Amino acid sequence: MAEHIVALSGGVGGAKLALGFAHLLAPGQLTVIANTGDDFTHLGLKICPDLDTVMYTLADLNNKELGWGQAGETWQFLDALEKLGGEAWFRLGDRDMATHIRRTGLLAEGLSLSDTTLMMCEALGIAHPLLPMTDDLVATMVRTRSGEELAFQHYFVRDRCEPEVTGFRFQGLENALPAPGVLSALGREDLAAVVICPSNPFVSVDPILYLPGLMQALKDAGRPVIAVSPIVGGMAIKGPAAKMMQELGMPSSALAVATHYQGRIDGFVLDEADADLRAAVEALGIPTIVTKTVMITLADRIDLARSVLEFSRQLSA
Ligand code: FO1
Repeated sequence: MAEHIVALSGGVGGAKLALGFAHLLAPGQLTVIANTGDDFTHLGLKICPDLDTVMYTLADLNNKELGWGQAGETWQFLDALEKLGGEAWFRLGDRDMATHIRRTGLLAEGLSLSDTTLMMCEALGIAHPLLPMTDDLVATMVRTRSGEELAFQHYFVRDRCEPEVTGFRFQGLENALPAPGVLSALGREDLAAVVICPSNPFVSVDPILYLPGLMQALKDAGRPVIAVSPIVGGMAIKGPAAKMMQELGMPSSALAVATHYQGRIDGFVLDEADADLRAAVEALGIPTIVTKTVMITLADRIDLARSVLEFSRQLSA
């Protein structure tokens, strides 16, 4: 029987590995579930950064320099808005705007976030299902040293991740339901593994794993859950994960990521640069492989997807 992979993803790093799987697996063998805790309403538009990064990546429309938005963006709208005294700190490109306007319009007509995502993915020719983790409103809030709690995009983009982080709160998560298709993907007979992509463990992956019913569904599935470290050589490939770890009082290391996931994963993937951490991660009771996880080229993405798939077979054997 063909094997099915469920990939849990945040933005850039997750999207890269999801693309590797999309090239490796036939349609029907992959479901990608994206974090929606970063979502917010801005200028009256519903913005879903992680969902869009994965969607653009799978459609080969992504902006490879910025890591968000579309390739070949122009900024006419934003420049004009700024001239009018509007908020321009969150840089919405002209092409990207079409997505937010389309989504916001469809939501206003009563469609769910899953439905709007499905419609846009179909329109862009994406063969594999991409699901938001939930259709309900979940907002990641960042607790900071000053005592102020910041909405995620205000922390991340407006304040450039500068405030010292003391913790996170996922507003609305306790009452959120997994989106249609999420639990059924995890319950598939042909499920081979669930892959936690190399995304930020605290703000991209935890909101997905903490969704009511999700951990139970992973346990019931009885298939290996494999996490790929987003920290390589003590540094995050992209984003503030390493800075957050230090501020939260833990070392910024792949070992600390494995420790964070301990009890929730069955396998861990370390980069070659962190080969010396393998014994320590395995001492946590987590079988580990060492491979090249830094994805520069498409071949890197596919190779990593293949290594993770082979690892899942070893774990299931
Ligand atoms: N990230 C930035 O650092 N600056 C931006 O101006 C920015 C705009 C933006 C617009 C649309 C979108 O979908 C994403 C955007 N991002 C921007 C990225 C995004 O805020 C973060 O990368 C994710 O939320 C973290 O995964």
